[in-house]
Amino acid sequence: MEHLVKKVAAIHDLSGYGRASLTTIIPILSNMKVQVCPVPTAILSTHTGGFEGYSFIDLTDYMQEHINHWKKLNLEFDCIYSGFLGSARQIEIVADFIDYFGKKAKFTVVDPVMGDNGKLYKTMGEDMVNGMRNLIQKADIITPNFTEVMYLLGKDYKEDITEEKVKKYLKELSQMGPKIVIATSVPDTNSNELDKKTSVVAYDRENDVFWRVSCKYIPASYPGTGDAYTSVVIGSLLQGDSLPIAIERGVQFITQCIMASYGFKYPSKEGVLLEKMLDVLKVPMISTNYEMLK
Ligand code: PXL
Repeated sequence: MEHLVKKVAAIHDLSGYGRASLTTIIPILSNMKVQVCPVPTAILSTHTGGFEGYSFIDLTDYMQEHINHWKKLNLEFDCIYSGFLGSARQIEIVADFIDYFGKKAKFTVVDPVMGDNGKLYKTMGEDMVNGMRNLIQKADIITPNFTEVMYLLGKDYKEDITEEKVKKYLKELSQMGPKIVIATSVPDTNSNELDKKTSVVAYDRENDVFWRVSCKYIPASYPGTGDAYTSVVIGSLLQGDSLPIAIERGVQFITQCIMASYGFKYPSKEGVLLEKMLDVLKVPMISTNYEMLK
């Protein structure tokens, strides 16, 4: 059945303060006219990226009840989207969710949140990396940052990387299962210290094509921007955009959010000034920037 409003089952935590996970995903997708149906994985007082002494309750045991009720209701979703997960058992629950609800969905997106800037987050260990390697096999689309690309492939992170290597790595990840691999924060080989760039590179296995969107590197990092990026890409694809347009819409939105915040020297732990930027999602994007890689 075609839904009047597209539905995304979003398997993420609820961090009460700081703009990450569900508090970022819900406003973005709602603004793109998509209904978000959360499966909460944990509740935290704040995200873990900068506030001391946050409280945390793990909802692994509860998640199964939540999902069982949805199974009884015969709910159907256009998209399944998972992100930050707290334990290897949660990964198994998500895998089961994808097996059950994924058949009727247009696509399943796994954002294998594990680390950034070459390092794993504090809560992630080898068991989580192994679990994520299994989980991505069930996804149609994955959105790792470059650090996560390297962890998923078991390779050492380094920033001086050739375009050939990036292409080879994305192909390798795609051969593990996902039809589309969208890698963010890929160091741009065509840039230099004075004009530093970063890029998103996507590989579409069915069409055997690579797309790249490069943008100016801004020396600031805000928690939640990965969730914001993947949400815009999902909203865009559900609206019927092509893959290169979707990845460029994500880049433009995140760049605008970061520019809005950086100009005020806004503290990074607060997350980006998302609310100021939400209207941008309502206007048609003028695409100027994507390229196909030869
Ligand atoms: O945005 C990723 C994310 C999700 N969930 C929690 C986090 C973060 C990033 O800091 O702390 C709890």
